[in-house]
Amino acid sequence: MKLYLFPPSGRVLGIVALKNHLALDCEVQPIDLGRGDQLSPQYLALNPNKKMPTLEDDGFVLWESNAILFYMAAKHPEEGLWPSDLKGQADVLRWLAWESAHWDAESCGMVAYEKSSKAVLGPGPRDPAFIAHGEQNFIRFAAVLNDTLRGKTWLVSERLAIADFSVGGTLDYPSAICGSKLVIKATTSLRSGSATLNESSVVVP
Ligand SMILES: N[C@@H](CCC(=O)N[C@@H](CS)C(=O)NCC(=O)O)C(=O)O
Repeated sequence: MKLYLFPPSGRVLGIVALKNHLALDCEVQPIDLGRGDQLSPQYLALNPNKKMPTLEDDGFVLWESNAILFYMAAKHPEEGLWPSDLKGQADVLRWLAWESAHWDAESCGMVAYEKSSKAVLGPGPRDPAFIAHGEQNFIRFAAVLNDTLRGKTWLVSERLAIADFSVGGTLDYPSAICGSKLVIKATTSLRSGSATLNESSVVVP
């Protein structure tokens, strides 16, 4: 198995944490977005979106970080990170979709793109209106995360699942990107190889 990653990205944190948690034998190929590695013909043949992450496994190529989390977890059903029951699966899928559609695209990732990715990728100056919109969305969606995690350790039921790696991986975004203006506090231990989401709280100015 091989992963193509740009390590500074929050998306990468969840994937690397899962790789470590499952002790996967996996080669990591850095994709330097600032240098334009994502635009090389070899990489475009794998991921025509010109984005990372990408996974390659025995000729099978997969992009989209949440699909990659699913693939790695489902290859190791004994770890139980992808539930076996219908309702558990639907609940995990709910959080993967939420992370992708709202947490990433509409709030954290949107602000991160304006405040930091643009400087790396170079498509022009920050758009303050976009940042303001992303911060408004952040308040809305972080409240959902808060309410879900109140008194709980994991997002789904009472056990670790790939939903925790997906959402937990991007929890560093708000404090890093939004600075003192919007701060989310959550107990995460992703770097040590396992995810813990606990007592999340959002501080809004
Ligand atoms: N929905 C995709 C988003 C991937 C994405 O936006 N990756 C960014 C870095 S965090 C990227 O590669 N950007 C390069 C570019 O847009 O040129 C996923 O979850 O994998």
